[in-house]
Amino acid sequence: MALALTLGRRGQGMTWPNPSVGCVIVREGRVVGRGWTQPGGRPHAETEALAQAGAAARGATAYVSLEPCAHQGKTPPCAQALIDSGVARVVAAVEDSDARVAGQGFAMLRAAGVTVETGVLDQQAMRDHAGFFLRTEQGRPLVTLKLASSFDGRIATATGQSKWITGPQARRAVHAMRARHDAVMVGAGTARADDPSLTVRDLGVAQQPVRIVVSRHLDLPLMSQLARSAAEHPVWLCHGPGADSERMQAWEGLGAKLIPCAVDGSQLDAGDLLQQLGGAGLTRVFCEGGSALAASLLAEDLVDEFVGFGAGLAIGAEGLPAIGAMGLDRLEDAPLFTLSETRQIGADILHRWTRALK
Ligand code: AOF
Ligand code: ZN
Repeated sequence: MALALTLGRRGQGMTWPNPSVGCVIVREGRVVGRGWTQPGGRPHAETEALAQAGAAARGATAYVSLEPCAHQGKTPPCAQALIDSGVARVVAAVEDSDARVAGQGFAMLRAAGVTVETGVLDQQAMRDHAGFFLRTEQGRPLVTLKLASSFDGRIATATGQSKWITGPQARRAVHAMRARHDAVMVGAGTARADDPSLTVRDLGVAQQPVRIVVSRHLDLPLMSQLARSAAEHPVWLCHGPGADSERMQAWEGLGAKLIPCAVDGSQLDAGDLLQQLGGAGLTRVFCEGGSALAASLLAEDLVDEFVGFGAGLAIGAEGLPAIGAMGLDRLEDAPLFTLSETRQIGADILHRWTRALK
């Protein structure tokens, strides 16, 4: 199962709206088939592993990181494919949250006389599939917030200089993290100040993450890296009701997808923004700031994972804070996180925090 989970994580960032599942088929102590969900979400992991195993699947055990599907989609159900292959036993980490499956995959297997076990390494599987579970159960993707700051929590000087606070190794680690998410998201201020391309570079990914800019008024320069590459790799722009129609047309002409969202005060409503992204199929979103977007997500307790990169320099109070105003008065109202990892990366420190259940 540990191997199945590892294989499943290979597809993270590339299988949305589907989960990224791993499957290992073992016969008489030997691995005879391995598979994981392919880019775009199909074929499913079991199809890949069964094709490798061929006749060796007969009498074997299949380890799957998620309950095999029971529905007739564009491909026949995996539960049926497992039955047809003659496997004797299926061990699944967790039940599928998709209403079309939700226990029915197990029921199909059992009805056909296949032994079914579940709950093996389920905690890890819950974490790996958290984005898919959030999309199917709450309608929103998992949000990882990443911020790279000075040790006093600033992301730029007062004049806006921000390149580079962290070193090359930390920036490379960020590219690897982008690759494991369906989308990379920034606020309009960051898009204007940094002119980022938000692509994954030098890692040979099969599919680039969607690039999302959150801009209430859509006041984004049409001469920019994002605009230039919008036809090649997806760019989605989330905007509010009063956005300028000429700008909307211009961006659409460049190939961008426009996503209207509700507003809350002077900003887009963070909850509605994520519902729109979940509705569009995203399961894992990597937010790279800036301070206003980070604050609005945190204030609504919508950040599931926080990844901080801390650099060994001080910028001072005139600098731009990593997290903007959250309108918080009482400590009891602060979103809480549990430390899950600390690591030195080059000259910088990485700390990873997971949303705590209150
Ligand atoms: C599996 N193995 O590798 C994956 C599964 O649109 P479809 O037909 O591809 O079905 C998508 C659903 O299948 C998805 O919502 C989830 O319930 C399940 N994903 N199931 O047996 C896999 N990726
Ligand atoms: Zn399936």
